[in-house]
Amino acid sequence: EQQSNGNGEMNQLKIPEIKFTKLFINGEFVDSIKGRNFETVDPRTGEVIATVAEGDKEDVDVAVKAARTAFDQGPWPRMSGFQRARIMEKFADLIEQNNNELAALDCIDAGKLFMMGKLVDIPAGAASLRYYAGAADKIHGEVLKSTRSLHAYTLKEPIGVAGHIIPWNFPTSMFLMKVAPALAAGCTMIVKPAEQTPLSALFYAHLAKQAGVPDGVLNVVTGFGHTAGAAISSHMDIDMVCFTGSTEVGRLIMQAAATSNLKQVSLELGGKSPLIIFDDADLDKAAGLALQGIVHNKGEVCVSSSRVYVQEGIYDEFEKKLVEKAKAWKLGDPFDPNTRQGPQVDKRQFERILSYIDIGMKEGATLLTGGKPWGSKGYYVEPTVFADVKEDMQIVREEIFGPVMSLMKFKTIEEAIERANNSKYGLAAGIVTKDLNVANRVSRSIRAGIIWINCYFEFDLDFPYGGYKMSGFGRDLGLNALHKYLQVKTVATPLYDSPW
Ligand code: TXE
Repeated sequence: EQQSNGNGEMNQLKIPEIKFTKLFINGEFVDSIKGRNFETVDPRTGEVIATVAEGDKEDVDVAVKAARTAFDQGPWPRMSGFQRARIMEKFADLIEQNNNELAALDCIDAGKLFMMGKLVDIPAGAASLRYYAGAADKIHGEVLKSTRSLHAYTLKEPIGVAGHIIPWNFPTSMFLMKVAPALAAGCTMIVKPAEQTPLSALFYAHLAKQAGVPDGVLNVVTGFGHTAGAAISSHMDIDMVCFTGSTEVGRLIMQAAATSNLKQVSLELGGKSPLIIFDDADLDKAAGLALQGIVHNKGEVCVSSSRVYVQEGIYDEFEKKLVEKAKAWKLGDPFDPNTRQGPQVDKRQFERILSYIDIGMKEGATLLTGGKPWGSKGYYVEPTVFADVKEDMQIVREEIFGPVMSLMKFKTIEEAIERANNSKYGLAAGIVTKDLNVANRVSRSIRAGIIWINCYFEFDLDFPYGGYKMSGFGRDLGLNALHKYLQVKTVATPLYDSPW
């Protein structure tokens, strides 16, 4: 199966055996109640990798009962934060020990680069457990200053049963980004991974059990959005739903939360993020950054820099450099360490991207490079750059979620700010300039949740991450995410005969 490329580790690497394909409920792997299954496909070839249990509403009900019991009666929310932290640390150790296998699972399930998983996603996922473990024993309220003779304080309590609905573009990061802070807070939970990428989530469930996470605390129900996903967002006994995915589905989730039990909602949705490159930029570096911004993870990134604005003084030279770099970008098998870009996640996404490329041409944009599928099998799309793009074109307004960039020219800083903000989305933005005043002014003028100055995609555990406008609300990562899973309770009692 593997190509040989002279790399020792590569030659030994085998497609992992798929060990876990059932729902994980109350600490056990179980079939779905209806006994249905669905197939998950390898986007490198279009072939079926495994058949996975298809959970539906009744499976969600069982999982929620387990999570509710674990919350109401189990040890997890009651043990000390320090004890929870020790189990989370063990979970992180096990993830690190199984790094290769986990990276390989995400590689065949999502078409992600194996080396990226091994060096970045999996270690960062383990690190996020350690980060929140470090906070688990530091959750406390405050003593309040009352205007009357009252002694009052706040308690920070876990919110209860959390529902996590996650997408397919970062199966590991999304899973742990949601699960780690919820575990630290003392919540119990049910996770529904995307139907395209169920495999690593089930492996994580197994590792959590091995680490000592008590039964019922972490349940994984694999299945589809309109069935299992909808059952979570409309469930009467789930206290909060945290979702990452499309803006359309985010809207449905909020509606379902509103019409069921008014559960809390946190949404991390689509984006159409601008990257603004000023005349004083280092051309070569800026072109590299812009290309990375759209081809990283094959453009299946909610913060992709899909709108690139370049100041007119350097535009022509920038365009030339960018196209050169895009043409040299190496597509191929994501297991090969020399590959920079693997296949799109599935046939649907592949076709959706190609149809947007078609739309771009029909709208009259100029295709500078790419625009076609790559290779003879699998769902690969060439890095694609459109120029002569107008602000009202569909390719500039809508999230494509693939390696397709709209390249545009601007004159003044005011124009750049206005055009960057001219989007229903507000997830991220990038600025390339040597001028500190320009960087400061633009970063404060753009309505987006994360701004990168002279860099792009720089994430860290302590950096809160989430959107403005229709990119959603609520933050993942950082201590903000921990507090999302906590309720504030005020406790007051009269003070008698006290001088203060
Ligand atoms: O996302 P969905 P899709 C964007 C991106 C992409 C587009 C479509 O533009 O091209 O969305 O991708 C579950 N109730 N992003 O259709 O459907 C679903 O099973 C409850 C951006 O794959 O939003 C999966 O687990 N849940 C994004 C999850 O929602 C439902 C990442 C995400 O799938 C549901 C992914 C329902 N009615 C796509 N319908 C980002 N922000 O990173 C679906 N789901």
